[in-house]
Amino acid sequence: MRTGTALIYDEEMTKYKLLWVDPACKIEVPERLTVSHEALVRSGLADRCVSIPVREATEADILLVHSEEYLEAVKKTPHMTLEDLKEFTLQYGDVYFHPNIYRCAKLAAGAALQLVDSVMTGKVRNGMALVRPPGHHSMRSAASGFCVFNNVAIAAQYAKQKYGVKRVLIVDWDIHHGQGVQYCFEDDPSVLYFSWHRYEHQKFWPQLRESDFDSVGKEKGAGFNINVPWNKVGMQDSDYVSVFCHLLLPVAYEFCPDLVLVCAGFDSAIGDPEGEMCAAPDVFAHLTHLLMNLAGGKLCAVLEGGYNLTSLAQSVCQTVQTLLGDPAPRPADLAGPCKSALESLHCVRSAHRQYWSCLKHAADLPSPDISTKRVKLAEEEDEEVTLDKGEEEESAEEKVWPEPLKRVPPPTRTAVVLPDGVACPDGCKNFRPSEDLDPLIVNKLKEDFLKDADDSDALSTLSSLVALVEKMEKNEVCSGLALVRDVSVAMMCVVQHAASALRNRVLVVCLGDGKVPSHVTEDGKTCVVQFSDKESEEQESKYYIPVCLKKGYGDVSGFIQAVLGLLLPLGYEYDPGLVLLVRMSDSGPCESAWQQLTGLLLGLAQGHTLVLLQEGERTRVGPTASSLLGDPAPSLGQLPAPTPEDVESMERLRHRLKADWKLLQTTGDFTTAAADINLTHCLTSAQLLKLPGLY
Ligand code: X5A
Ligand code: ZN
Repeated sequence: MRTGTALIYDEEMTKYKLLWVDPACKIEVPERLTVSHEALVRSGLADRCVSIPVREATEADILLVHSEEYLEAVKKTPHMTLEDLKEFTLQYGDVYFHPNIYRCAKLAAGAALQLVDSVMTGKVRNGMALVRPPGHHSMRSAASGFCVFNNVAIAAQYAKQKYGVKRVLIVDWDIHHGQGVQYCFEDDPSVLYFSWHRYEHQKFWPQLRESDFDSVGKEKGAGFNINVPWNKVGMQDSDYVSVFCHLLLPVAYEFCPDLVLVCAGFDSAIGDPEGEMCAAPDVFAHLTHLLMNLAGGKLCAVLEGGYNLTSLAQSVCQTVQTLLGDPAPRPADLAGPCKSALESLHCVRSAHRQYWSCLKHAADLPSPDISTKRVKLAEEEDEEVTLDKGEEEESAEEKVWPEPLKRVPPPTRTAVVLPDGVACPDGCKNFRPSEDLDPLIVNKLKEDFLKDADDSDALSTLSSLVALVEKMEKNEVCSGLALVRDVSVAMMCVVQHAASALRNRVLVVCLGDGKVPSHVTEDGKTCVVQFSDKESEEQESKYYIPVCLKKGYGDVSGFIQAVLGLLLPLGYEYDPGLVLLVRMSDSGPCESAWQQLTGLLLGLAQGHTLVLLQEGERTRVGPTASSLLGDPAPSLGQLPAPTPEDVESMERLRHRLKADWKLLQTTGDFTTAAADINLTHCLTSAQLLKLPGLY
């Protein structure tokens, strides 16, 4: 089993800087690297990583992406005078050269390659490279935006060439568009490039028409370039999580990469002078976590931008701590995406629906050529209204935000409650309640849940479960797993105890069509999501959500789509303190889909997940424990289209719930009258009949 997290850093990469006055470049300073590294050392995270030395990328490596002419030109820069360097710099946009930058650029690209080598050979599971100069703007024959060589693009080509990797996913969460990466792989279907970026209808650097949502890739690569333009500043955690759940993850799972590379720029975090976004540094724990079950966990993060030194260092720590496997913090209050983000999401999903079966059902745009222009007009109308109200644009005043809470993993990662004769899986702790339960609770358990008051085995199991849940609430245990005689009774017991005695909300995820505790959901302290192949007979409510998959779990595509597009956003918005994952006997998906579900749910409730399995399902104990311990789930393979019935019932559910759960929204309302008329025309009459109240 591959384990461990690589950290690649070398002080040499701090040894170049801007030597003249250039307001556009003054934020790219050596301290970016030193503060990030020092924060990792101070927090003890660096010590927990496997330190891997950098190397210089060879000329052959660099030529995987760049032209010989360009390489030859950059090669001359160490010998140039200051005047020559300034002159050389002028031919490119927003970048500077220094006598030592060529050396550093070789180390930065080489660091990315060392990281790919460490991950691909199994020396580590994942890792991060802290590098300068960044890479994602640099093009085949041009430097740009502080970037000299395209570190991540080189790494992707290298992985394909050296390791025969068939599909690479590049996630670019930097706040600028990595146009260099886009150009490099535009016609290449083996590299899926995803980028979100501040765009403001092409007003923001690099101000390219081709950064908009309708640049989807070319020729064979059509569909493999995904641009999410942010047309407003101030995007928050909700906007980022929403785009992951409703766009990136469904497509990524369908694509099924063998390797994930992250253009890990942190100028998308709060406080950054370039991005001007409002996402907390903690959000990177979630973005990282959500990618860690792809490609069997093979994830390489390479630093790009990030110019607020405080926010940068915090964000780097969140990312590395998550790569190390510590549970993610509770997500901030995710109240759903803002209007502008929703419009962007809608546009991208619509532009890609012809390429990805997971997006086939995405709503069309009001008019096919909507576009940026149309949206922009609507937006300007909005702005006039706000200006009339006399609201001033926010001043460039420094943002302040709370320091992320220290993430302290509980002393016990996974505790198990197993019947005699079932071995405790490696790495788990056999759970024995340390003290006797309050006799009042014991009596209540007997009364409510035991038919035979003398059934001491059953009583001891239920008591253990209650004690375990209390330990999880106290953060002494992270996750739990129990093999019980009757999952329904155990579920009721935990839910009732949690609702009456614990402070926390409980998200119950139930696989199978057994009876669920829907009556306890009314006050919102419990939220139940039930996957089943039968239509539910329970009263539907905000807190009882039946997901009906007609083909049962035979259709992995439908199941995983429901997990990504319904369960996760709902879970993130609900923000439980405990996830109770219940698998009824003889139901549930194949092992890899089950492990994906378990792994993804660990992003909620600080990893506090308790899994209940029916006693007969002993063979599931090992794989389930492994997921709870943080091992990456196996890939699901390239996914076929989900069945139309499943898609339709999921969409109906989404439309019922989206008023209550804002994170389930996927469509913008383009409010102008003209747009409304066009919008209805874009739906077939069949779609309108099946989706009552959709628009
Ligand atoms: C890597 C990166 C930003 C360039 C901004 C130029 N570059 N205005 O974040
Ligand atoms: Zn950037």
